[in-house]
Amino acid sequence: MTGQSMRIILIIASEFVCMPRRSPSSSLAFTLIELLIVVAIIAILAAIAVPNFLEAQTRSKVSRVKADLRSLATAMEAYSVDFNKYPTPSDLQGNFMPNPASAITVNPMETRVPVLLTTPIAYISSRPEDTFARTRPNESRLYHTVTWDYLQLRRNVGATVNWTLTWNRFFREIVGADAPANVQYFMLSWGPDQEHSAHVPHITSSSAPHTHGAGALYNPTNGTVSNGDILYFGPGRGFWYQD
Ligand SMILES: [Ca+2]
Repeated sequence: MTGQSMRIILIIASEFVCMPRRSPSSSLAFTLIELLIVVAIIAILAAIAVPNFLEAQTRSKVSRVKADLRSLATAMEAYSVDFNKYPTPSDLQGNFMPNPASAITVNPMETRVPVLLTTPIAYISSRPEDTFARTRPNESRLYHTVTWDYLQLRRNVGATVNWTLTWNRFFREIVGADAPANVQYFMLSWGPDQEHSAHVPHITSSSAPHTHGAGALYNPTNGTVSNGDILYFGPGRGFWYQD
């Protein structure tokens, strides 16, 4: 620091220290410089606090999604104990599909949390909604739920698509590995980017697989708001690579 700039700083500092006492009549007023300093301090604090606040908000939403999916998984397991199978997922609107085999307009990878978890027996008090889901016409905000049972049911009544392949393909495309033998269902949140990152797999063996690999799974180390969906794999697998 040059001697001259040091001298200027000392002069400014002494101006503040030796600031003349104001008369009683003006003691309640702020000077312009005082106001500017206060405004600048508030602006600096806001610039620091706002991004932190938004990030904390996203982190808390991710925690909520994970808590929701764990609660739903508990309800799925309770149902399977009673009925020895997992409940049939709901359609896009979240309604019961009385005859899922005939409901071929519902893509088996686009089905929602089963209404059978709340009615007629309440395995969970209500079905939570995905806080990251975007509101779209004729689509509920319930978490995506896909069960192996449902895919098999469709297959057994003559669906032409080889869903066994697709189940494995899904896992290879989403998590970069074959479906573990014990995984019977998964539930999915859109994740903080509010976009579908896990693509619906191609449904025929001749189509080239997608190449998402593990990139379709949300990972906060890529940024609190980043691509990827939050997937719970059941029974027991949890969030797999996301825990
Ligand atoms: Ca996503």
